[in-house]
Amino acid sequence: MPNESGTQDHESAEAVESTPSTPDIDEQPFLDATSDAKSRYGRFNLAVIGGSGVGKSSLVNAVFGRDWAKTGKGLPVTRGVQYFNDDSLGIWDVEGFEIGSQLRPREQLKNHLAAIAKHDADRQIAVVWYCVKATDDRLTPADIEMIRELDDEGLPVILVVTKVDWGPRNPITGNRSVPKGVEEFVEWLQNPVDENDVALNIPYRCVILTSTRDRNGKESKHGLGELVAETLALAPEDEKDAFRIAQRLNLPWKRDMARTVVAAASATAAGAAAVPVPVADAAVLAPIQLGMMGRIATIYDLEIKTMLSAGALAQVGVQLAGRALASSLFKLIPGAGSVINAGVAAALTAATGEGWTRLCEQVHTGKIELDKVNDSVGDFVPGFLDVIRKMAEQKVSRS
Ligand SMILES: Nc1nc2c(ncn2[C@@H]2O[C@H](COP(=O)(O)OP(=O)(O)OP(=O)(O)O)[C@@H](O)[C@H]2O)c(=O)[nH]1
Ligand SMILES: [Mg+2]
Repeated sequence: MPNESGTQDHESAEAVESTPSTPDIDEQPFLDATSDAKSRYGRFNLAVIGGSGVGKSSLVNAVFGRDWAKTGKGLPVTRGVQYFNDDSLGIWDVEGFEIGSQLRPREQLKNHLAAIAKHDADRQIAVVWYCVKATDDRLTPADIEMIRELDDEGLPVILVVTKVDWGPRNPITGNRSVPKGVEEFVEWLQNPVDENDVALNIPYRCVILTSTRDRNGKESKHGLGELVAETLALAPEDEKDAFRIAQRLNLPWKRDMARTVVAAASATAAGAAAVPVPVADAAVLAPIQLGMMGRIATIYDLEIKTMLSAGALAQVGVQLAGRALASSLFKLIPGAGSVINAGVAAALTAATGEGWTRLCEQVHTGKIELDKVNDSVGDFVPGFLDVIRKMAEQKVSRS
């Protein structure tokens, strides 16, 4: 193959021919980064407490997109308490109190909490959603006792009013009204008093009105954004990221986390190329980028192994390393140079990270199905060549 100077370039010709079949990219950094990210971000544990049928499972499903309750395969802890979990989320599903039991509700709950406390540290409750139906008109003495017990145990309680039947939107304010009865209940909750009008101190941190469906059973979600915002605010610092990962309603939180990962990886890549790397050795950047991609996948609660086939992974690797293009690079792009310097390494890593974040988001939101990811990678993760070309163009236009 003649190059620009008209001489033969055996080495490059060889590289071009051999690369597609020998992508010597190790997927291990990818897998390591995923498990590292999982253990770093940890798990967020939520207790959802409320009577049978108040809508606990529907709420969990709407916020976290996990349909565990329907499959019913939780770990039965004690009667009325089940634990469901995956990597980022643990749910303690606590079914109010057992009517007709010898024990007072507060004692029952104390026993439940004692049983939970015996579990490992990564299962301990961070926040409680105490759920009551919108059609109730007061909290019962049992509810009040239980909320006090939770507070005594140092657990932050969000009082969640479920199944709120929202009225039509007000054309001026844009707000939806709640039925009169619910309004009175909420007023009482803001300022609870007993039957003698004496103020009651009930230690929930806030009241949130929610619904997951309308009265006809059609999906209709309300109040959930507020619920996740309050839950995040009450989560301990070291479980906030796990909660951001576990929830499925707030995408900007995930995007911000991904951006942090991309920035860190770009800086690492720049460091790796501080002494410029020959293009043919661009594989040194691959572990950095694969690691970054593994972490981002974790943020979107995705499993890299289920996202990409081995073949597609290898292809991404080739793309990242730029091996396939290395030899032809300088011929195609005047001024690109034969080395990757810190700027190119950082730009390449940032572009890869941004593309991969967008792809993960599409999969996370169901816009791209898992079995189509292999075909879509190329559209999202920019080719090595594209990035170099863009940089070369910028260089040319600046000079
Ligand atoms: N109208 C209305 N119905 C709801 C809402 N949320 C849940 N439901 C319905 O209420 C019923 C109970 O909901 P679940 O989410 O299973 O309640 P749960 O508290 O988990 O019930 P148990 O696990 O049996 O204690 C289901 O038929 C839901 O479809 C809502 O916001 N509005
Ligand atoms: Mg349930």
